[in-house]
Amino acid sequence: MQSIVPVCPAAGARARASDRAAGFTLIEILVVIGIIGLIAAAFAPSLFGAGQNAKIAETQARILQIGTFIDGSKEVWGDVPPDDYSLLGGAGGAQSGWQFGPDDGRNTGIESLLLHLSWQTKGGGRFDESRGQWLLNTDGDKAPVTIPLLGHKERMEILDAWGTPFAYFSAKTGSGYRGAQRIVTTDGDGKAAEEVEARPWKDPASGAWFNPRSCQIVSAGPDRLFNTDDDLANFEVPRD
Ligand SMILES: [Ca+2]
Ligand SMILES: [Ca+2]
Ligand SMILES: [Ca+2]
Repeated sequence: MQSIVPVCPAAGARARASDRAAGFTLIEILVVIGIIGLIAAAFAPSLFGAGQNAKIAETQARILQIGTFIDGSKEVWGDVPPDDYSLLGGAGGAQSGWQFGPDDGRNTGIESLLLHLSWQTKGGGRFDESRGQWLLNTDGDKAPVTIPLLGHKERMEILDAWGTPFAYFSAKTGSGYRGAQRIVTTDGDGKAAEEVEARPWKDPASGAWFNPRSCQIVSAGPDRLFNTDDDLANFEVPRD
C-alpha cells in the first residue's frame, strides 16, 4: 500500500499543475488574440486606405500619361483626338476611323482615343503590348481590321486602377462636348460587371465645361460610378 501513496499525490499534483498551465495558456492565448484583434482593428482602415491611395496615385499617373500622349498627338494633328472614331465618315484620310467598323455605343470615347494613339503613327505616345495591363475589351467588340501596334482586332479600353475604363470626352475644334457615354465597368477581376453612364463634367460654380477646348479624361474612382465626387480627372473634380 505504501508504494501507492506517494504515487497518487504526485500524479494529482502533476494534474493540477497541468490544469494551471493549460489555464494560463488559454488566458494568454485569449489575451494575445484580443491584442491581435485590437491591432488589426486599429490598422485595417489605414491598410484599406493605403490600398485605395495606391490606386488613386496609379490612376492619376495614368491620367497624366494619357494627357501627355494627347498633347503629343495634338502637336502633330493640331487638335485633340476625337471621341467618336467609328462615327467619322467613310471618306478615308488621316482623321477617318471608317476602317474600324461600326460602333456598338459603349466605351466609344476611350476606344476612339486608343485607336487614334495606336493607329496614327506620328506624334504622341504609343499604346502597345508594353501597356497591356492597362488595356481590356470590356464590351467585347472588334474592328474588321487588325489595329496597328496592338496587333489584333479587339477594340480595347484603357482602364483605371480599379479596372474601370476611363471615359474620354473630346472637345476638338468645332465639336464641343456631346454628352453622355455608356461605359462597361468590370468587377475588378477583368469580368464585365455592368453598363453605367458617364457625362462630361461641368463646373458647378460657373456652369461651364471643364477643359472647354481640349478634353476630359475621367476615372470613375473607387466607387466605379461616374459623376460622383470620388472621380479622378485631368481637372479638379468638385468634391461635396
Ligand atoms: Ca465599344
Ligand atoms: Ca471595346
Ligand atoms: Ca466615382
